[in-house]
Amino acid sequence: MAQGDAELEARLAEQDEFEPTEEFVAQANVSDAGIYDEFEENWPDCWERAADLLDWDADYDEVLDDSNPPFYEWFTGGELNACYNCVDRHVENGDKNRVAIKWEGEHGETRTYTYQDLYREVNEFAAALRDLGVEEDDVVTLYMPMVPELPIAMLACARIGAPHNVVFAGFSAEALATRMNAADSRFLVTCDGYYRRGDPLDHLDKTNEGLDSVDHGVDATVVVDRLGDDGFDHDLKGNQHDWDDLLEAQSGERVAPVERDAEDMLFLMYTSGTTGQPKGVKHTTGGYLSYATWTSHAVLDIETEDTYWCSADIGWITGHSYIVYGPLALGSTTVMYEGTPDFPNRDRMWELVEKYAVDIFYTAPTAIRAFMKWGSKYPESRDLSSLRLLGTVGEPINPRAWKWYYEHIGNENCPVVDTWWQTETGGMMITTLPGVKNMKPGSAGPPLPGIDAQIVDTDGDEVEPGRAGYLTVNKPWPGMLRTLYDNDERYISEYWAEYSDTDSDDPDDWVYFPEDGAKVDEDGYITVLGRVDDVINVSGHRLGTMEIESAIVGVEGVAEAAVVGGNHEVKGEAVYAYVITEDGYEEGEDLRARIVEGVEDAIGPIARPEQVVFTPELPKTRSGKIMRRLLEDVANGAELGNTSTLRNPEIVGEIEAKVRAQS
Ligand code: 6R9
Repeated sequence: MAQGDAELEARLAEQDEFEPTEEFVAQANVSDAGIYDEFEENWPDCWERAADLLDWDADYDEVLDDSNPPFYEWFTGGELNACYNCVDRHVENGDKNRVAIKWEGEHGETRTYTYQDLYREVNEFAAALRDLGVEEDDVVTLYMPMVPELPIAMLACARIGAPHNVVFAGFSAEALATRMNAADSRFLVTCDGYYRRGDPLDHLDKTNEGLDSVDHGVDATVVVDRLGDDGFDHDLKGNQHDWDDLLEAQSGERVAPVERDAEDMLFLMYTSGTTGQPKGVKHTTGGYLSYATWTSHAVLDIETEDTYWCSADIGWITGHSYIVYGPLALGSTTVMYEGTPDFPNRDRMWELVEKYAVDIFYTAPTAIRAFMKWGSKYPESRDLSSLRLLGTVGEPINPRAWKWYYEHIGNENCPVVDTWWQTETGGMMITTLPGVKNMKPGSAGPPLPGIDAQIVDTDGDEVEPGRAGYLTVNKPWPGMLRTLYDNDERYISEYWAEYSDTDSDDPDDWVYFPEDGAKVDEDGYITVLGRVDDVINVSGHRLGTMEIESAIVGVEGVAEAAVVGGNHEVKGEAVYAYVITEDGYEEGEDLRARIVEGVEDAIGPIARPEQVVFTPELPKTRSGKIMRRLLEDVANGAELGNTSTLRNPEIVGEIEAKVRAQS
């Protein structure tokens, strides 16, 4: 490292508060500090400001209907179409030749869709879906990697009022079937395959295996031909259709966007929870779209002229809100990249920032930690001067990684927004408004205007600044989930029961609990500490430990398993599996390999255990509960917590010795 760099690093290491540059503030979409008070005084009508970013077919009667908490309704009586807002209106406003999607394949192929191109393909695919029998309110599952057909299919669904249910392409066949079964989904759009680190992957084979486990009939499957000549040898079955053939048959077709009630479902998204069964989070047309658009405008500072890149996968909520809906509703150019950050080279991301002159870049701490590990020579070899704003999401970011990002990617010119939110919240909740607030590395920031968040103790009383407690949200917001699909009871028990008076119909008695721990400082800046339930966060992906445990217990030879998250330098957390073998089975490499395979089959490679530790017993309390916290301490090489309440305290030392020997 050069002398100048060392000085800079030392200065940054000491600094714990950063101001946005005057230049940034002068051009920011939101730069008036009065917005916080304005939203508070005007609540809930303040949210009209979000709704005003959209075009409505029918005006809403009421901003918020809170007569039946926690089943809140937003912009009631209003009608709109999400596809119209993301596509048609830009074409009508004279922006038909503006680029909507810039897609880059792993191998460097590119595709560019103007808003007119998007309009054409979305219409044709909407017509094709109709022809296949998709009706309003039918759930269409999209099991697709990062190809442009994914957002096109999402928008086509939105156009005809058919909620989409996107399943991350890296999930297994079994995970696909679980989600299609749970959502009663009879239609599927998928892909023949895609590239990963240079090799084609057979996605259709996995799809077909999943379809075999769908309990109800599947009416139609559409298959995108991504691999062309590299494709695998598959014959499409009777109810499977080729995407290109369908579009060709619908060439020139137009489908009028369906007027959807503001509260009509726009999509379902399954996410991990405490139990083994994933939760079908329901988002609506008016509230969700207003919120995704508003936060894209106020936090990401997206303007129509911008080239904006969020490096998430559309298979997660971040991609829904901040690759597809927010940026397209605002009429900007959204970049989609198919591949991984280190293929073919470790400067791939910066090559793309340079190539497309990206203005705004949004990624995850796990990626930043990897970039940091690879070294600053990669970003330094590229021209990143187009960047104006940086963002992160998905897990806590440590100050060192934040500062590296700020210095080496942002050149100390770009505000960094550390955005806390969840699948369930639909959009960002806690972060700085970059044109208004200073940034404090390691802290997401204050709640956004109109968001009422508090840190409380187990009794629900506010804790003092500096003390760790539980994050709660005390008022509803437009982007919130409305329920869990087909399971109002679980919606209440998962998110509200902890801190609400569930017998009350007074909205003031209802408190949303996101299941994160947090603390707040004197200025109201919130540091989110991580999940307090049995969910772990691996590379920004939410995984339920129960889901992984049940996959492991399903492996022949396994009697019992406990899964925890152990600290990991790049992934944030990694999966540690503690396994008891069944009598007559031997622990060892063969069983370990079958356990890893079992997890990959049940969930996908993202859930693959980093360590499998065989043990004769698990540490249990006298009432028989596995003490996961101790297993976490063991995984982290931390000092062990209290073992006195254990039935079998001696086992912990034994497990500890094994983990040390393995790592
Ligand atoms: C958008 C998304 C949600 C969980 C959430 C929390 C963690 C997300 C964070 C963060 C600290 C941040 N999380 N952003 N923790 N700082 N800026 O990630 O949704 O996949 O549902 O995960 O991720 O634990 O509860 P989702």
